[in-house]
Amino acid sequence: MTATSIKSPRKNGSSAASARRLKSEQILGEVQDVLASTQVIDIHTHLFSPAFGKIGLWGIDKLLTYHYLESEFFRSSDTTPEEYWKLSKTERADAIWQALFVENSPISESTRGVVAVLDAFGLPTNASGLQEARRFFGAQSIQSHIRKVLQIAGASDVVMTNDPLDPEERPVWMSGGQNHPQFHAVIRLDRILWGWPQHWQQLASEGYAVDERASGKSIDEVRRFLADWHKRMRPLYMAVSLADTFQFPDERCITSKLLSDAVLPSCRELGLPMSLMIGVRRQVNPRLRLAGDAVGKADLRSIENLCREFPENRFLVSVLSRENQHELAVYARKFNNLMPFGCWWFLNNPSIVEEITRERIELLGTSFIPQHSDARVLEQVIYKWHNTRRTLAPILANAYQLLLADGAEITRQKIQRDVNRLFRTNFQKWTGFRDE
Ligand code: RAT
Ligand code: ZN
Repeated sequence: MTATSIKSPRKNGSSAASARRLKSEQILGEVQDVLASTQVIDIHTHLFSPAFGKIGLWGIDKLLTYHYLESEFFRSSDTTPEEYWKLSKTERADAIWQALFVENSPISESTRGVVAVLDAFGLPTNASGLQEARRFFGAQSIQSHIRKVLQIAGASDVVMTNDPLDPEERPVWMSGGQNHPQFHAVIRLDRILWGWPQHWQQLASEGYAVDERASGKSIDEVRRFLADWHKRMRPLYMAVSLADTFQFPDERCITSKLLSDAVLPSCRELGLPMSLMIGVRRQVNPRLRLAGDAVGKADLRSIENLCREFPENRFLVSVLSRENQHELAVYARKFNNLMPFGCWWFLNNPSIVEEITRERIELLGTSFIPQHSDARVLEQVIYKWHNTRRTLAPILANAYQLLLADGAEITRQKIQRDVNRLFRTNFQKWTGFRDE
């Protein structure tokens, strides 16, 4: 298959046919068609627009050295992490290709993803080496490649993760930022919210009167910092990833204080939701670097307390542990300022996505955001969104079939309305983000 022959999501059609009552056996096909033709807003990625230059990752070597694949590599190779980190990027990609794609069948979710990307561009999926793929990606120009990739993925917009304290991103924001129409910013606050002891001095050196204990004027000054970065980035929301041990409220903890006294008031003032991604156990194996994080079950009373104490704030929440998913959906029934989103990281496997999505539909109807890609390398959006559509289709179809059996009328129009909500308007309503 070549790039141009790929079936990418089409524009929606509307006709009398969409109002026609569907029979049970027509439902799956209609659902598949609606999912394929509806452009998604990818609400959380680690992608960057071309303005950010080299920190925007794309191409075969970056795809193969994705940290999800690196952790799989060490299970199928005798190379130690220390030996691996000494290799160049190209050598690492070659080693991963050899171990996971040549010597073994790439049947895990992340390895299958690379196969799907190669196939999407008509590149060999079972070659012994990467020469042809490297030639192909090397010949692309980034602007048109982005357009092509997003079109194949059926994604109209991607939301970035932008850390105002990141030395690589900063210069771009300080010299005018970015204005790519399909890329949108998010203020990521990990360094401030849980990395305060290591990072408060950076704020201080930029002229914000903060101190190590976040006392005195610090809270007002963090708010001034956020307002300044809001002007620079025009973000759609603020975000943080939190450990499984996160508690709220927690008198002894600076994270809790900064969140309630600085970040949430700023979110209210600026009209932004706050995204909380909870459940990471950082660096359980530091030898693996970025691949060394794991998962832990969190105490979701923190969410209950936040949603109840701050009814004027809107929260986007994703939890990493499978064991927390049901509770999260139940809390969303209790608090309409809570929007569950995504099947994140170790959850982004068809079996788990299926379970979580069914649970959410049964408890929340269409009032949730089923998925985000979390892509770190541009072309990953192709397989991640393809897989999401493929997993969602039978789940949604099954929900309509049950509804039909219970006596309702199912039409394409209704399916389209629901998919719009799941793929776009739940997020748009939460963030105020409008189609151009
Ligand atoms: O999924 C990932 O790539 C993780 O490494 C994390 O970056 C996570 O998505 C996050 O946003 O913290
Ligand atoms: Zn992420």
